[in-house]
Amino acid sequence: MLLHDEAPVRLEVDPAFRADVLRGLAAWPRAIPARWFYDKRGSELFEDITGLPEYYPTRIETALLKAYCGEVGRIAGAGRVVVEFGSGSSAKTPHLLSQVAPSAYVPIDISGEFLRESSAALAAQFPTLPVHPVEADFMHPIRLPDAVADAPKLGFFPGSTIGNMVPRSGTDLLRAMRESLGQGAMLLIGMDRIKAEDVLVAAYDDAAGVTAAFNLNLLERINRELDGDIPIDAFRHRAIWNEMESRIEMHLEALRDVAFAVAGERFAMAAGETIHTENSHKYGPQSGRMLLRTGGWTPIAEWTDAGENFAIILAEAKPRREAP
Ligand code: AVJ
Repeated sequence: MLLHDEAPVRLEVDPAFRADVLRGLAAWPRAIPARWFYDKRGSELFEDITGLPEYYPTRIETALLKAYCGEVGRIAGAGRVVVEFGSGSSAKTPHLLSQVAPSAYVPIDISGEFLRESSAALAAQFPTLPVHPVEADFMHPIRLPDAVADAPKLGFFPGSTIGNMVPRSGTDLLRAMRESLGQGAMLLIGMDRIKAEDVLVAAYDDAAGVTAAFNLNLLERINRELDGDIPIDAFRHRAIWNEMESRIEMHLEALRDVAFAVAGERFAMAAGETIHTENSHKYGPQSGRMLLRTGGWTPIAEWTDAGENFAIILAEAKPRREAP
């Protein structure tokens, strides 16, 4: 038994988390960025969400990747470095890696622990493929490892994670990716499609309450890491379709008038007020491709399921100069 393993676990306070929460609770409307869902418990709950009957995106995207990555490989050509943004558990990655004959794999994630685990699993599954994990926030341009500097890149951004961003930020991110991936790059991106409201709402408000637990875990994380005393039972999960913005919004709604403290600061909310915790934008075929073009990428192929519930789009870095 190793004694140093017995030392009490002291959670480091992430100053960016503290700043986002304090600013977000004081703002109007109240809002906390969705990236803070993903502590250990939140990441586990998200994995559970991906297996829910109502949560169609993971299932459909996985089927699309299985069916069409061979074609992606034929268009993109062998020998590219696959660079995955926000690799998480890398669950979908084998479908791509096994079909595009990559020269290396670079998973990028902010969670170092997750990154090491999933990199090791992939390295075991693809023993001859060089894996170069990068612990970084992909919202900023990233310097890729020197070992992969010269080969052409294939960016991989599945899961419709782009939907978490308002279109303006999504555009900025696509441009940053283009910068990080360099000349001649391609990008394979997943986008959730606009569809019937009841299907969308059910995907974000499942019968088993897993998404509710995922949303409410943010309050538990705040209490735990930022010395908060938020009464969790005074809040409920809400998922609503915002037609004008073409997005699902998740909120935490106060069920009664409530007062609490976080990191020594006091807040009060009236019954019915909400904290906006996530946007999940949905795109149609035109708006999705428009987003890519605005971000400096030219769509060259797109695949969807028969019901057009979800799309994977292959795009290439737009040449710097074009005819008008
Ligand atoms: C990981 C951002 C793609 O928006 O569908 C799932 C997160 N939130 N259920 C999504 C999420 C609630 C998910 N993304």
